[in-house]
Amino acid sequence: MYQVIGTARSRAMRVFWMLEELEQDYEILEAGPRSEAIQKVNPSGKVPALIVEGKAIFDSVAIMQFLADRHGALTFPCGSIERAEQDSFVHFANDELDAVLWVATKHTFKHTFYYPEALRVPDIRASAEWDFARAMVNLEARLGDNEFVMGDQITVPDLLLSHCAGWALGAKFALPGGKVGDYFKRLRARPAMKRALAKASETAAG
Ligand SMILES: N[C@@H](CCC(=O)N[C@@H](CS)C(=O)NCC(=O)O)C(=O)O
Repeated sequence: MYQVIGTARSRAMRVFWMLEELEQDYEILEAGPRSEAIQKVNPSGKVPALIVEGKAIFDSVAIMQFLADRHGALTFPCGSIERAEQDSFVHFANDELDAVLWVATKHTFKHTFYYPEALRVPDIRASAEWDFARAMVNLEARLGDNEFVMGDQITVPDLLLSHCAGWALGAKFALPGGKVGDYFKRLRARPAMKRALAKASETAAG
């Protein structure tokens, strides 16, 4: 059985969701960023980590793609043109959404692992919102009338993009309506997403 270190309020949620989509058994080891449990396996102290066959794999997207490849679902095969297009959406999500939200979060919210007061520049928020809005326009152009970014097949970047959309909402970034707004709603309403949330909150409640 897979074990995942992390919490629903972190990027571990993407991994829980992926495991639910793949209908795999997994255990959540509820531990936050920089906790003792994560530091034992990941020197950076960042969650999530996947424990599999005695190894710890870090980085949510590496984990999601590993699981998709291993179980032959939510991905196109390595070396195909479609896989290159799929990976391009993954990089788009990481560069244009995750990175922007992460920097804005660390500058504008208070947490032990965000920037200390002296380094915080809350004014960067406006440029982050501008970048995010531009990414939404690009996503609309690339998504077109498709159900998922890769057409009619759900793949890793769909989970990643819509996880970032939930994060954006929580961080009070404006989300678009229209086709992109509907796309996010469709993804976030998936039964696997709901099961992942339910399992994470049951684990957190002990
Ligand atoms: N690229 C990594 C980023 C992981 C990451 O930054 N996780 C946050 C929580 S969502 C964390 O643990 N931060 C602790 C820190 O920055 O020290 C991934 O996708 O897993």
